[in-house]
Amino acid sequence: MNRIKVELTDAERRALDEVGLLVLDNFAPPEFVAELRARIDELFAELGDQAGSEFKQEPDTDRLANLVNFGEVFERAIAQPKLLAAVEHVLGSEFKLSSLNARSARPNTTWTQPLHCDTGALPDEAGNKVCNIVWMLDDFTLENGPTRYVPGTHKAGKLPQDALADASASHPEEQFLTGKAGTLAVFNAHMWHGGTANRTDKPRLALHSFYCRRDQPQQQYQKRLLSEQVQQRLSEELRWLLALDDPLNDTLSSQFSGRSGFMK
Ligand SMILES: O=C(O)CCC(=O)C(=O)O
Repeated sequence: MNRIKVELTDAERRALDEVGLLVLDNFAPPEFVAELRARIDELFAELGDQAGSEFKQEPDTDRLANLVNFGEVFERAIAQPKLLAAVEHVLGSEFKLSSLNARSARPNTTWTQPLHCDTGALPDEAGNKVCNIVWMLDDFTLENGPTRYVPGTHKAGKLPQDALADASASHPEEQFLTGKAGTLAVFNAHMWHGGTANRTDKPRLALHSFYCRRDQPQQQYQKRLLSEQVQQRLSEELRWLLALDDPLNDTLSSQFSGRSGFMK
């Protein structure tokens, strides 16, 4: 697939290889953050109890799923050339979108996600299978439920629930992802990570653009979830990214989509 290609710097590549995480400060300009937030707020209001029902419910958390179906602003978000370059560095050139979700940690809550690898996947002989991008749509602070992560664990070859006595407990090497709204964190989603408790009186909102290798099932089977109307207007690049014309994806995702790293 032809697309605009952007190079990562050596330092960016090293961050992804060694830590498993690349932080892009102020990547999304304030107008883009505002546009994403406005559409997400509208959807939470419109969808009510149905919000996120295409995927799974999580305690003390508001979620939206299947966002490519809900506005052109999300089509722009998933196809940013710099982000695709970072994803390609982690997964190789044969990747696709796995899902696009919003996640808001509710105020004054104690829920902490267990450390997990997304979709419970481990790398195999062909390399990494999953790569996630957390878009901070609010400032992430130490108090409002920043994502925690354990640097270097994308190379552990083990899932945290198998390696740790309690994957929900704090980990001696964990670090917290903080930054201003508009900052993005691209991470090798085999790195152990998870959301933390929001101890403030305001929600904390993130967008998760999640990608996987093309020989893996999508977390949300896009061809089944996107309306006809949306599918018809998509460019060739977006159709490739969403694997809409890909028989292998049809086989894999029609049977095996829906996996979470920690939710049943
Ligand atoms: O929103 C976050 O802080 C991270 C959430 C996460 O890792 C997940 O939902 O799988």
